[in-house]
Amino acid sequence: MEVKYASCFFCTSKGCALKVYVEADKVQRVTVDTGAPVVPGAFCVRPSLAKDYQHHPFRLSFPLKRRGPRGSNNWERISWDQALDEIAEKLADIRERYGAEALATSSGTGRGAAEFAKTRFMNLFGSPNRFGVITICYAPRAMVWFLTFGGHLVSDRKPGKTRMMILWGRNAHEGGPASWKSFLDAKKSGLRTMVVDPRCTEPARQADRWVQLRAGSDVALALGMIHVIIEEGLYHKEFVEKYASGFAALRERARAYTPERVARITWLSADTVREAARFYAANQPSNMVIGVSAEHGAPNGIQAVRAVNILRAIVGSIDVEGGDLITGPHPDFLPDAAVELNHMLPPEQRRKQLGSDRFRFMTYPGWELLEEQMRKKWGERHSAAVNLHSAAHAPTVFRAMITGKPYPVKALVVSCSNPLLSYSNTHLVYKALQSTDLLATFDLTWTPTALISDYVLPAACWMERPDMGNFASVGGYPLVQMGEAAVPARVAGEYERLNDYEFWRELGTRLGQADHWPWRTFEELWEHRLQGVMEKSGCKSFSEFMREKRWDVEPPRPGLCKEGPLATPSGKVEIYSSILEKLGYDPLPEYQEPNIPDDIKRKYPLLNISGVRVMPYHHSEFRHVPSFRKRQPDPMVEIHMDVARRKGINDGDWVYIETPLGRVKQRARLTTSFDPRYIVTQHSWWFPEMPAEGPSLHGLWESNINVTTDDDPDKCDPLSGGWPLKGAYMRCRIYKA
Ligand SMILES: Nc1nc2c(c(=O)[nH]1)N[C@H]1C(S)=C(S)[C@@H](COP(=O)(O)OP(=O)(O)OC[C@H]3O[C@@H](n4cnc5c(=O)[nH]c(N)nc54)[C@H](O)[C@@H]3O)O[C@H]1N2
Ligand SMILES: Nc1nc2c(c(=O)[nH]1)N[C@H]1C(S)=C(S)[C@@H](COP(=O)(O)OP(=O)(O)OC[C@H]3O[C@@H](n4cnc5c(=O)[nH]c(N)nc54)[C@H](O)[C@@H]3O)O[C@H]1N2
Ligand SMILES: [Mo]
Repeated sequence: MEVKYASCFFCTSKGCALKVYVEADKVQRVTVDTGAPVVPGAFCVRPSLAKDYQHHPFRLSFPLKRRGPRGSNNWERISWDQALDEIAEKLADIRERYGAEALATSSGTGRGAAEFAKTRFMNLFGSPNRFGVITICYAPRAMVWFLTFGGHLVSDRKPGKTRMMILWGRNAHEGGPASWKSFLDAKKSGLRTMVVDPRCTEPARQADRWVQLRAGSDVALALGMIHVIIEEGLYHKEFVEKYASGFAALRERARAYTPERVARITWLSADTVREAARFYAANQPSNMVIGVSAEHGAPNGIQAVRAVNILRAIVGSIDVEGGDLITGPHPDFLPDAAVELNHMLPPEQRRKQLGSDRFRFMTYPGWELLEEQMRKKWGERHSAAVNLHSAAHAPTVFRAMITGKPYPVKALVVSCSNPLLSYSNTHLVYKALQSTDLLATFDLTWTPTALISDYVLPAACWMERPDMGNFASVGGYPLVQMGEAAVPARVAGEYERLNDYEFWRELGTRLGQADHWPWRTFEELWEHRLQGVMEKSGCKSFSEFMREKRWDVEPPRPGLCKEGPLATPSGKVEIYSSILEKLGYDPLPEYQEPNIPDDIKRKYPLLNISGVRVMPYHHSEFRHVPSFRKRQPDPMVEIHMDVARRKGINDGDWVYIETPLGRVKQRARLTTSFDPRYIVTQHSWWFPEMPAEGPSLHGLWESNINVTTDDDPDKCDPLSGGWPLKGAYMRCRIYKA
């Protein structure tokens, strides 16, 4: 048996090192490459299930063209050449008639390892309308770090130095194998632990302190803690004086956030706010992991992430040994930003990006300011990747598809994402997708989105391509860790898949972009980007690098603030964000209470924490593989015992969850682990065993919570456009099905 070294892309972490045992082009077994810098945490079960996934008949194998009406599940097998020629021809025609901006793409969490290639294609095509879930996933946190610190933050665990670990809205036990290991290690070595979460999760249960805040109130809690820390003189005076800008303005802003006021907003007691602040300030430096939920609390998402990061800064947790360090890009590697060809998209096309007039933070206006400050510091090898830090606003794009306003969007290419499950307001998304003249989906498996497409195109998965994890690719952590193709992507008569790089290159080549795609294969492209790293390590080719090295790490170090300047406009840690000010937003965090009409409150008395992570699924994926499914066969809604009793709901009953947008059902799991005003639902559920033909589309409408969640731009985060998935807008009611 041959051993190949691949990087796992089964989840958004992307790039855990695995060993794939191969015989006759078939995956036999997958284990962890234990010596590598980035490996899966012990409780991640996905590698052991990889073989079942790879050989499952639900995988797409050949290009298909729709025969009957959309959703009729009637397909004709065609060649790749025919598929790409026809799609290219239609795109050229649409560009001719409506302008390049009439083409949009939908992205997920970048699991094809080639978001840069999609961006390159779109820049050359001339469309600014790449949109994706990045608006609500991780990118807001990264952007806030850039604004505030000029780089990503990573934890520096140091025995004898680090004093505490905090999980802020992060359920590492289900969603983050690496953070969970880090949390358990922290406990074992006697560090203090704190969890900020409305639910008593496994980490909350095990922590020294659980702060059970109201969902969507993180910004108020953080400002309340800042208030106490400043009033009681617990902040790091040298740090805020020498290395930060805007502390005086922060002091002024925080004055209004007394523990008593914050208690009313957060459903905590004033004493809890005070004690959390003192406990946090007394145990520095610390390591903090912030989850996605704070971002999901529109309208308070971005400002919540800002407030929590400012809190970390003023206690002296940042840029010190044992705390959280600021990182820059890898010095020898070409990050995404350097291969996206962003200068090729004309300014007048940038200005057309849908949603960029209203939500300026994560669209071109925000990205341009960010890229200016990054370029000043690092030149071409900077971290402001367009694919991660600027996207069109998905809800605005969907509305343009339906109404033709402000201009028509006629074509959508979906890759690495499953829009009918991931975005909110599924009925509207469905209508939008049905309104296009061309819908092509490039995926690993069948999905409900694929079922209503005109073309369904088979993608190579991580076992079938060379790739690299997130780290240095988007200029985050300066770590390069490569994976190689373990099995071929094309086996005559069995399957013919393209990897994501090849796909965009092939499509681009057919649209007059041939000169801009000099690297014929993914491997050649990686060789180009790795040139500096390979030279340093004396390797002449990708295969030699895979044999001899596989990774290269430039560990981040403390003391960047002192060295200065940071990659922010002022060169300091920006408590007061000059970039937000330029974009016309409040440069300091502030809490906003959403205005919910009384009749809505009466009719929909419960609050839905919509979509918490569960192992082994990744959002909508893996429901079709029995070894994954048996670990979690049904969608579950957690309901407080008191509420269930009142409504006659028993453990295991199917229950409807309803909002003005629709209803779906999930199975009740009764609990007392959160406030009775909530329910907690799972997202992105569908049932591959149900009929493929519409309207079922594999049970799309049965349990998919996003049938009930709203994406109304008026309810979105005013900075990022992130739509609410947690917090005060999430009103619903439930009843036994
Ligand atoms: N209500 C609610 N909704 C949510 C959330 C929530 O908390 N609550 N969370 C949101 C968040 S944070 C996220 S990140 C999104 C996730 O949104 P998505 O990223 O759309 O979710 P996935 O289900 O992971 O879909 C990824 C798709 O890409 C395909 N894929 C995987 N690898 C590859 C590859 O290498 N190449 C290609 N071409 N395709 C590939 C998979 O088969 C799958 O169909 O969901 C969001 N939606
Ligand atoms: N198994 C699995 N792992 C995953 C994924 C997956 O689909 N499955 N998806 C990956 C992706 S793309 C992402 S974005 C990450 C997300 O990873 P996490 O951020 O850990 O995501 P969640 O589990 O949705 O939310 C974490 C916790 O936030 C709490 N919470 C809810 N509302 C609030 C709030 O307003 N404030 C605070 N402070 N807490 C709140 C929830 O109760 C939950 O326990 O997970 C990644 N890992
Ligand atoms: Mo995410």
